[in-house]
Amino acid sequence: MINEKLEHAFCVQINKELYSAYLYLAMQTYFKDMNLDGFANWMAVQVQEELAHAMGMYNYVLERGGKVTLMSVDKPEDSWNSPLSVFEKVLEHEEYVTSLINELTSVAEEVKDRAAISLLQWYIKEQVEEEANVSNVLGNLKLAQNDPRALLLLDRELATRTFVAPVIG
Ligand code: OFO
Repeated sequence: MINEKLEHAFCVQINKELYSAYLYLAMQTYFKDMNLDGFANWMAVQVQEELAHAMGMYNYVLERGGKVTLMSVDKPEDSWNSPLSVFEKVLEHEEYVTSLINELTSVAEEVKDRAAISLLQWYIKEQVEEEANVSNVLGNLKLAQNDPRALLLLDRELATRTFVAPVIG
């Protein structure tokens, strides 16, 4: 049976993952409006990943005999000045999520839930990957931002990203 404090911390994090999906959906819409379909595709994959992250935690709480309490998902911001400012926000957001996952892991350690600690190792590694992916796109965007041809080439590259359902845990 899952510890109550940890159950609550997982429910809060499920909400944060759903918020992340919602934020990236807003960004997908922003790029769609700009006719940057490759960037929009990159965000669409990101939405799927965040939903998978939420469900990984949801399934864990249920498997351990806990109860998932759903909370309101905040409205995300939905306007930015440029593709570069969108990706600066993504990196800032992912760094924030990394800090949340670390805090959640601290709760799991405090209540000595070894299975949860093991599950959260997957999320910790995933955050390293997420931050690296975003930094990569951000770096390319910094090079491309004042050159429409370079921006379109990057858009084409981002159109090739596909969602592969993660095996969590
Ligand atoms: Fe983008 O990260 Fe979830 O956990």
